[in-house]
Amino acid sequence: MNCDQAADFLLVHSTNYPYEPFYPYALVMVSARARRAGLRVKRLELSNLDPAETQFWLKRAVETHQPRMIGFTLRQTDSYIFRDYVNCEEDRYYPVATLRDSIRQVKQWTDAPVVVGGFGFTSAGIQIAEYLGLDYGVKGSCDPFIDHFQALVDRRNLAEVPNLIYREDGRFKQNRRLFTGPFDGLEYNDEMIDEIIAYYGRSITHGRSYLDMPPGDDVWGPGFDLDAHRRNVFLSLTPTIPIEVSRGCRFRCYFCSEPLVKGQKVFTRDLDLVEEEIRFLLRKDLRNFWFICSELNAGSSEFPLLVAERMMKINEGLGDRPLNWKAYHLPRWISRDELDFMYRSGFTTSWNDVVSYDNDQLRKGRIPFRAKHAIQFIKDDYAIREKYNKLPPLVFSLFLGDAFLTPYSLSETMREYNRHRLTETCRGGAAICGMRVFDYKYNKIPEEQTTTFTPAGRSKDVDLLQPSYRVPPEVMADFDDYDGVFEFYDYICSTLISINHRGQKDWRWFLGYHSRPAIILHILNSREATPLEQRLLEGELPRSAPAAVATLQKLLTAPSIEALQAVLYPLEGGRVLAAEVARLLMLVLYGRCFEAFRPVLEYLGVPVGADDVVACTEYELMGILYQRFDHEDAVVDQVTEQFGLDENDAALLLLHHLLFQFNVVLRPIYKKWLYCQQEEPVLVS
Ligand code: B12
Repeated sequence: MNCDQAADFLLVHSTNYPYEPFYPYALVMVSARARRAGLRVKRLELSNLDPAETQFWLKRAVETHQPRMIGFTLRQTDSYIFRDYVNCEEDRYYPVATLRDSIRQVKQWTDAPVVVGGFGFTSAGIQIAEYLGLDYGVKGSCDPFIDHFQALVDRRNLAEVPNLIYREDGRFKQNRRLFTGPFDGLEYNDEMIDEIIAYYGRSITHGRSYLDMPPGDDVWGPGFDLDAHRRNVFLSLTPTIPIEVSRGCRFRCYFCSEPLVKGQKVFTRDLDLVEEEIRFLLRKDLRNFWFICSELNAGSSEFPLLVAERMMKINEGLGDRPLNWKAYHLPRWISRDELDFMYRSGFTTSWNDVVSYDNDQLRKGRIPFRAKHAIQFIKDDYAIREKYNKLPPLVFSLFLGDAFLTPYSLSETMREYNRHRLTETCRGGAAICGMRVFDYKYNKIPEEQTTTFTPAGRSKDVDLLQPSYRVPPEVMADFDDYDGVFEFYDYICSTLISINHRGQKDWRWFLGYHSRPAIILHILNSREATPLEQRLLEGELPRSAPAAVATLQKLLTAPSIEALQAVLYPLEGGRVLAAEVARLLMLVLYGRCFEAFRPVLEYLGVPVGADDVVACTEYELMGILYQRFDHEDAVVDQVTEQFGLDENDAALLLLHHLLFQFNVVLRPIYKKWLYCQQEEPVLVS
């Protein structure tokens, strides 16, 4: 064995998340502590390798380094994305099962003790240790483990090591927990950075991978390939370099395991040290950082502002190549001016994920903010991101798997979201569809309401070690199955918490389905052009592609069945242009036919604003229609009967246009969950 290859401790990560394979910070943190203890450490990152490859590299590392101890980090027990486990058949993410395979392989080649640590491990230590057949497990901080490394190699004084899980008389025992603060030294060194750059590859590390991303608005819509998007997003975004700035969380949100894993005492890291670490990384041309903490603003804006001040000072010396930084934070305690200051220091908001805008639901979940805080934060963040308009709005995500979700609380969230016009403040909606259950008592839910997924598929026996989720039982009862639930949640995401549905309209399909060339020709020949049309043809209207405007111009100058057929039923290559011409043609038809439609809108009680545009949001329009209808077809039937309309009538085309443009879907069950006026006693066992 080549001595300089010898290692005391081989650290391995074999369970990275395939869609966003960040280099695991744990390998940096544990290595730094081991280095300080004088241990020779080697690391192995085995992401996105198939089992045969993993085996080859593991065997090679064990034979090359002959480690006295082998450690695995288990960052998470699953993806926390419920739909991943319900829908996609192939390559579901089962890190705990994958880790068992890696450990069984390693044990064939060495008798060195195997230890596992990490956030994922700590959230169910003893159970995972039994499942993996470990020698040692470490819950939380690795400091005591490193301090007692030699004794652990020699398998002695095991009961004295805090945070240790070990086997005695065939049973796993867990020692007392010791919560420690962030490392009081530098974690990154040349060797570590060379490994991280080698892991990502220089082009990605330094963010010049220029991978083509799906263009603008067609993300988050129906048929959108989330996996490809996730992989693309990850590969096209410069990876962030994690630096711990604080540890621990004083809050007790019922669904979160951070206080259990990191402790409730908040330790902040010496910012002189953080600055020194950053200056070292900047010399390596790394300038995108993720500041690791549970919540940066644990009760005030004091610490976030101290960090921002420090980053501002560093950026003053970086000219046009400033650093930027992210961190998890709560939507509270940071004023708009303070947030502005943070953005000027290189900060960008990392996440806009809220449980609810119903205070009762928030209170029951022990969530440390109320609707007014979260609403003000999203407005402030949007305003500041718009100010620094190089930052697109965030995606707004809603925790619809919350155990305290009720028809009233969801309706209240929708009402508040609509009242504050928040759909315009985000570039997409995302729903966290199920709650990851990791401890019944802590999560306040009965076992039978949990579904476990294993590599062999959905399991009838619940095993919280494996991805185990719960959808509120009343939601499951009302929507029959997961597909019904996801369809409803997708509707909320595309139409009620974002306006993404608008960008996904196929107006060529709409006109082809709800009209015919002859009907449109009759409208164009029998109704006057409108001022809107003029502005459209002069290219004044936003997002009107010149080629489409030119085609429309020719069509309006000499309308004919053939010209309209070319728009509604285009030949293969012409679909994109035809779709755009159809969108503009629909605007023309809307302008020319509006007066015929106005009485229908009055009859339905739909408000009209300037330019004869319907003056309400998707949520408000459906609220109006739900007063008389429980299905969109019933609206068409009643209006057709009331006004004696037939397919040739412009008013009928515009009614279909209204329902299509606002993506109106009326269902009694949707009404129950989106327009519930008062809290009903809901059995939450
Ligand atoms: C920042 C963060 C992110 C960032 C990471 C940015 C980056 N460049 O690293 C982003 C947003 C990208 C992210 C993504 C994800 N994240 Co995240 N993330 C976090 C957060 C807040 C910090 C992560 C971190 O680096 N912590 C520091 C690490 C290293 O801490 P640690 O594992 O506890 O390690 C300590 C000890 O356990 C010990 N130790 C660790 N390993 C080992 C090994 C041995 C042998 C020993 C002895 C000791 C030891 O030493 C360390 C220091 O004491 C954590 C919560 C938290 N407070 O830790 C959530 C968290 C880990 N993430 C989580 C999840 C689910 C994910 C995603 C799967 C979400 C998704 N579907 O996209 C992805 C997965 C990404 C991946 N590649 O794995 C969950 C995991 C929950 C669980 N129980 O499984 C957490 C806990 C959040 C939460 N509360 O739910 N994440």
